[in-house]
Amino acid sequence: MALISIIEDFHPMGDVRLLDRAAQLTPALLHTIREPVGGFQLKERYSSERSEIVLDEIPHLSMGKGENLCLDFGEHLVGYLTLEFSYSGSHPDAPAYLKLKFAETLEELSENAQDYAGWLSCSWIQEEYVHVDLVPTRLVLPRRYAFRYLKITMMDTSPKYKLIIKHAECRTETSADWRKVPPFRCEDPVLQRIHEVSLKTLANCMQEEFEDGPKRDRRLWMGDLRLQALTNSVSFRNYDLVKRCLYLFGGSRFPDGRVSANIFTKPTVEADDTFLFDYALMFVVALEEYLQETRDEEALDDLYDIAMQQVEYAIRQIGEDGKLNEQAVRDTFIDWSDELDKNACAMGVLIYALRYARRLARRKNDWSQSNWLLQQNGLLRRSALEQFWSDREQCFVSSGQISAASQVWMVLADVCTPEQALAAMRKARSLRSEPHMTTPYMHHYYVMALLRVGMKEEAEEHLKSYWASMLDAGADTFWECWDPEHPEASPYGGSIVNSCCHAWSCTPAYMIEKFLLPAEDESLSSDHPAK
Ligand code: RAM
Repeated sequence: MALISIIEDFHPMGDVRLLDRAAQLTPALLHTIREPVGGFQLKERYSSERSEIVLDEIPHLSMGKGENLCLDFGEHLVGYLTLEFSYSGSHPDAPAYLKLKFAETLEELSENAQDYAGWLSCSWIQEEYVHVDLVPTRLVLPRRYAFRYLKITMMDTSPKYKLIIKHAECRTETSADWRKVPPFRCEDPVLQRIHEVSLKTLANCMQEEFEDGPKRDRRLWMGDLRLQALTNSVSFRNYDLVKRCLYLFGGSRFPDGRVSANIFTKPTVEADDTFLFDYALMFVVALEEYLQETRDEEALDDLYDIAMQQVEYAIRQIGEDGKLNEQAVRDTFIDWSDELDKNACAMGVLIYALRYARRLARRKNDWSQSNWLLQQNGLLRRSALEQFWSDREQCFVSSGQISAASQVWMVLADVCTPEQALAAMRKARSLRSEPHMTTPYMHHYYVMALLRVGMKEEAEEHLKSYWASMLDAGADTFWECWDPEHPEASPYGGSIVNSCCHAWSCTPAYMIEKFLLPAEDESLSSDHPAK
């Protein structure tokens, strides 16, 4: 499923006041300097076979045509690279011509970009060809990269000299302030590690906005923001950044008031011409959750009407038969899956969002709206049960298809009895056939649905096995897509453009702290200031 929307003559509506407020909330960026912790050479340019190099030797290694040197910075970084060059041999009589390839993972490092033929631009692949006219010199690359590994390939020098990489460093950038993170200690080493990597993932996506991924798309997406805000609430607690992002979504919208799926912030703030039915509804959810944390009256006053507009638009997409129209279902994301029938999911997200919309209405003392929402909630829940519940299957069936995603969203929407919800999640757990869940975004909601029906052990087991399988596969930040049975899978037609530090995969820290930590263990919870 290629997610490309092009609307000719698209002119988003801009609200200068909201955008000014968003601008005032732009965070300061924090920096550190990081140097490589190891190095190696790939035996062939695109092979994964490698020979290690002792770090101290790197400043003495002279590189001739065709040779490569890979630097390992030891952890996933987001920032700007500086390289210092010198040479051996005669005075350089020709520019040094280099290829620099930045990679988040080892797999990415040894992939050949020429093999990529997917539908996303190959310009996301982080590689550059650079001419260095004068050696010795210091080269500061202007572009920000997301990487752990850097491969430097000597495309050419000249027979008279060889190039030496004397020094390399990365000036990292983030708006996440680690000093704000409450200490977290858990007896289970796997959960502890998952928690750490979740926060690292979030931190590296926290820039002037909550980005979806610092490698790609490097921008604010609504579905991602909602999940980032949850993890932020148990860690960096940068509520101003959440507020800024909500104001950005509110400040630039579709001409008819709908919240866009994502926002460009540079050179000026502009809503993308992509609308996702479920993402627009997540604006309502994220606003209510932000207010739960902050009780920010200003944000409630400024964004309430916009939130209600999203719900009202969504409800208008329900026909007289009580079903969502085809366009709304086509506009629904849920997960990267072409096979998934999204009818039940889309309806589920709408009913789920109504719950949050009602809380907003109550906050605002808007009782007539609250009553109307309650009434809509009742109508839609009944309609969803009629449309999707199957007594025979004891689960939800969406256009003849039984998927985990349909069970999850119907359960999260609270459309059925606790017994039915339990049966639905048991069914979800037993499913082996397509459509599989493909992203941590979907897996997050799966774990939340297990928790909602009281399957806490199963929720923990799933969280551990899914996210730890990424760790086992070499993750030091969590990935955008991951199906352990199909590690190569990419929704874009090539894993080289996959993002391996992706916002929507950062929620285990939130789920662990909020729902999985054994409450009875006093020693653990008492030294936790967040409790
Ligand atoms: C991807 C983005 C983002 C997601 C959308 C639907 O391209 O990386 O994370 O929200 O798709």
